[in-house]
Amino acid sequence: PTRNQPYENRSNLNDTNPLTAYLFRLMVIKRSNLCVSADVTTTNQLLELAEEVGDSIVLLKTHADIISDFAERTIRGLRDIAARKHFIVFEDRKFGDIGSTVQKQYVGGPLSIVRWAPIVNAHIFPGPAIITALKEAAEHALSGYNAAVSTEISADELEAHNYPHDSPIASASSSSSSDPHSANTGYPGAATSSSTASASTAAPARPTPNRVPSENVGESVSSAIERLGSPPLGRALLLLAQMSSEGNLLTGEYTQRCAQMARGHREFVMGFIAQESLNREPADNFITLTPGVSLVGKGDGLGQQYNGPDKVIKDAGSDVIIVGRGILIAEDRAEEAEKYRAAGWRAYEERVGL
Ligand code: S5P
Repeated sequence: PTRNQPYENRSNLNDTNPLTAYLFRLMVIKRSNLCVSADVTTTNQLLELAEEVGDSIVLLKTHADIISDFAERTIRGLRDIAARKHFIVFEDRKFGDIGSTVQKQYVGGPLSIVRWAPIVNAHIFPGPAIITALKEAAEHALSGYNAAVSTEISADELEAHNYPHDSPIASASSSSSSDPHSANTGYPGAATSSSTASASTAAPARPTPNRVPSENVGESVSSAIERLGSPPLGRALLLLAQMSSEGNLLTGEYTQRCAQMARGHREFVMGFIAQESLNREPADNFITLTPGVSLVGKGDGLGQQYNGPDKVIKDAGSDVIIVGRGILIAEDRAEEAEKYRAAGWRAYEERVGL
């Protein structure tokens, strides 16, 4: 039903998760349906990659548990680059356990994922309690912030009141009003280059050229993003409904059960990791993210199977392409990301007839 509607329309449909609505709008402004999979193993590599591809993406997908030196610096660096280059962080944690355990994995441990990742994902093989448990944990973690935001306490005060050590959640939510650089997105017309602002992120200083999707005309991207504002404070979940790997068991009935579970939790479940759109019912407006995307490869010898952006976006009706090695191993990753962004966006425009 929503398959052939422009993202802009879908952002305004009733019952759309606020983060999904924001993401759809961001996609339209950046003309991007690209998520880069940041499968790198150190904080420096992660922040460097985020700097390089940030202008071309709407989502950065992380595997925090493969970052050997994951720490506050990682969280802060990601938060700063995401706020400056306007993308949302998605931790690919693939929760898959009983409710009580996933709550602890989401909130605690050395990664404290709920603090810094607006989006996470989960398998549904443990049953639907995994959804309610994660939702409850997110609400609990954010409850102090919601109260604070309604009275417009500054980011600093918020940090002092809630997370004495550091507060990525609070700062990410209010950074665009407090950060003088935030309007300068690194797009043409922005006075501050990304290299200036990156000094505070402790990222390796590799300034990236200001890039902008070449088709952008009219209102500048930066002012459109400024009007869009910061992402909403909430947290959202993606369910793994299908996988890209050869011989995986997420098929048929399992996939349909996953869609049913999502329909029961539209306020928290924003969509799916899947190989095709699963929106079937009139009220379905789930966002679909598809991994296993490459412009050249067919597989990796370890079970991964690749399709091109056209097949995924145009034929299968997915909304976002997730690209890892296709971009990571490129000589010029910024340039390669732009290539994927353009291909993904063209496939989307063709699908909806723009
Ligand atoms: O079905 C899936 C689901 C995911 S989230 N297949 C996947 O490949 N992924 C993830 O996408 C995987 O964990 C990896 O981080 C990324 C694909 O990386 P690439 O290098 O093969 O593009």
